[in-house]
Amino acid sequence: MSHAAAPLPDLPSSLRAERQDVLALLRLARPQKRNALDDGTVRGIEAFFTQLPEDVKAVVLSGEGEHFSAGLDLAELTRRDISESIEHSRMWHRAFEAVEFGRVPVVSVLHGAVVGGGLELAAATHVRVAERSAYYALPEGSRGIYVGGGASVRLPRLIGTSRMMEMMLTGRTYDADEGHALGLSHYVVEPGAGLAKGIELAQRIAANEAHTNFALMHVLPRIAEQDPASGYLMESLMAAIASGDPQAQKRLQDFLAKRAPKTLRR
Ligand code: 1HE
Repeated sequence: MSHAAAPLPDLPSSLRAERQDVLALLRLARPQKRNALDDGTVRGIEAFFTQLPEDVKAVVLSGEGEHFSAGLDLAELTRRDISESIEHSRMWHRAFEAVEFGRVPVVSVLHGAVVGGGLELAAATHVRVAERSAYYALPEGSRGIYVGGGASVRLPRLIGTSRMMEMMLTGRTYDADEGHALGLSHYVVEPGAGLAKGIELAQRIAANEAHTNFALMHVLPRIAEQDPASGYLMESLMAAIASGDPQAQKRLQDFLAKRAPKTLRR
């Protein structure tokens, strides 16, 4: 298929990527360091998401080895002064912003440690599938540091300020089922089943109209931050744009002509 041929951006050796039809699969590939995120990896993530070929419709992000990610590369942290640390955190923000507000939805597949910066990366993705081995923590508190990859903004929206505060104060971990109940993941699957589930979901997402995915990634989060009156107005505008699209009209006609699947419980 010709659209499977568009090349993916060049990446550091700590990241591996491949095409699978309209999907791109990105893997953290530094298992000897538990996929700790060093500067090269974080820059590589930004490059990957800002230079995705046009024909990629969704991304699946996973980690090699026993853990999704042990977070920030602590060895690099010891070498920075205050201004360099600010710049470093801003670099993480740019990279994870490229994930969350990039061109296509991202499904992450989580297993083992999803901690510190690893959890911050996962929180920037749109759909999270956790294998039963996954566990979540913010060990920054016990390391004498603070989060710097966007957790202060993204995690309170997922689990609440109080829970994030308590996670950091006490260094507690949440297991896969607890994390699921809190909203850290959308699915829990058996060990080894995460990638297949992630790919299945990404294929479904890739089959949506582009304007639907755009609205969900870029419009919905902004509406959620707005005052209700502006939000309702923005919703009406987006709804009109979406339903006026010829592809949407065709999908509606297909349903009315009984050519489209029903919305059944599954
Ligand atoms: C690392 C890192 C790392 C492992 N930076 N090198 N994150 C943490 O506080 C979590 C730190 N990591 C761990 O608690 C454990 O490594 C794990 C529970 C994830 C895995 O344990 P295990 O027994 O499988 O591996 P290990 O023996 O601890 O580590 C294997 C190697 O990876 C070892 O290096 P080696 O050269 O001695 O073989 C470890 O040093 C290395 N390694 N994790 C650097 N994180 C933007 S702000 C975000 C702030 C944060 O993310 S803070 C949270 C940091």
